[in-house]
Formats: sequence, structure tokens, C-alpha cells
Amino acid sequence: MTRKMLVAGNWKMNGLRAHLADIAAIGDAAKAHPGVEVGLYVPATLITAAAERADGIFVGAQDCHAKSTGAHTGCLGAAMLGEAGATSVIVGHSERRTDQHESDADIAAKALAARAEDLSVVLCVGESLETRDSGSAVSFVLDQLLASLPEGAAADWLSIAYEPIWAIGTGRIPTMEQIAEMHGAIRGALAARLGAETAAAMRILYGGSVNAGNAADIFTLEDVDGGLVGGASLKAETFGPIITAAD
Ligand code: G2H
Repeated sequence: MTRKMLVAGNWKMNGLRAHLADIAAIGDAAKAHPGVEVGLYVPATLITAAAERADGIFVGAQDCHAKSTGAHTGCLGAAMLGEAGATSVIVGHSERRTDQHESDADIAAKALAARAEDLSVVLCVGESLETRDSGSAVSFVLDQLLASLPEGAAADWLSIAYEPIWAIGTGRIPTMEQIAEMHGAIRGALAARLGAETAAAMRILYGGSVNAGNAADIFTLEDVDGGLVGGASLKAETFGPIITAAD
């Protein structure tokens, strides 16, 4: 099964309009590697301007509400994000699971809401350092994955991102063996839930301190189908080499 590599930048709560100056160079890097799909998940305030400038990349949102409309002050529904120019959304990032106390059920509902508006979805899972050190990282992540997985999950609209919390923004990454073990376990769990064909087609990204120095090694692992990149996606000079490494 050939899965197209996906390299996605997650700008988190970073970026003002001036920051979009790098989008052209990121698009050039993407166009130089047509075998790699490239996207940028920007703050909601930048979606429209980023989509207007995007050439060779897609633009996504970092969250959406599980309901389409209603009395939810400060929140954004999937249709709003789509109208703004997003074609994809991240759900279940550990920063939102922690800061906004999002549950697995919330995340599955958000993914379905996004799907209903034709947005693709990157569903994040990952364990804490405490869980890793206790030896139960794989069982924790698989439980989280299966509880967060939306009904009707399919490879043409859903990707998984494995992001160990202790590797996010820390410069510390798991060993290649740990990444391979977790990605293999995730694919196995997807096969048991969704069937072998869907599992073989679904992309599983790695996220957590991906940079130009480590991306090539991570991307050679059999069950790694790209990366969700935070800090290193903020500038073309650091994101471009990661796109190259995925080709
Ligand atoms: C993990 C990642 C992007 P960073 O959150 O989702 O961030 O690459 O900065 O660790």
C-alpha cells in the first residue's frame, strides 16, 4: 500500500499577518516535492489570508467545535472554518486535551463535525512522560486512539498523529525503536477496528520536536507517513528541509 507522505505545520498560537511572508517559499518547497502533501495549520485569524496566498499547500485549522452553530462564545464551527479557507482541521492535540480539558468523546465528535463539512482531519494521540516511564505507553495510546476515533473513520479524510507529550517542543524525541513500535501498534489497532485495507491506507504522522536533523531518519520508518511539525514549521528555512526529507 502506497501512502502519500504528509508534512503538516502546526503554527499553534503563533503568527501575525506579516508572518505569512514565508508561505510562498513553503509553497515552492512543496511544489519541488510533488510526492509529498504539505499543509499549514495556522491560527484561525490567518486562515483566509493564508489560503489566499497558498500555492502548492493546503491550509487548515487547529480545532473546531463539535456543534455546527449555537451559543458557544468564542468557538468556531467547521463550516465557518471551511468558508474561511481551511480544508482540514487538527483535533485532539494534547495541548487542547490538557488546556481545554477535551475528552476522547469530544474529539471524536469534533472529527465528525469536520467531516460533515468536507474537512479532512488529523487526530492526535500521545502519552505523558509519566505514562511512558510506567511502561504503559502503547496501551494508553491505543485506548486513547480507539476512544477518539470517529464513526466511519476512513483513510481518505482522516490521518492519525502520534505525538508523545514529552517530546513536544522539548527537543527530546523517542528512539526510532519507540516510534516504530508505537506506529506499528497504532496501525494494528486501526486494522482491528476499521479493517486491514483501511488501516493500510491511513496515514500515521509522527509529531514532537521534528526538525531538519531528525526528520529523514523518522520518515524512513515503515509506518511513519509524515510529520506534524510545530516550531520548525514557522519558517521556510526550517520547514523546507523537512518537506525535502519526506520525499
Ligand atoms: C507537537 C508539534 C506540532 P513541536 O505538538 O504538533 O510541535 O514540533 O514544536 O514539538
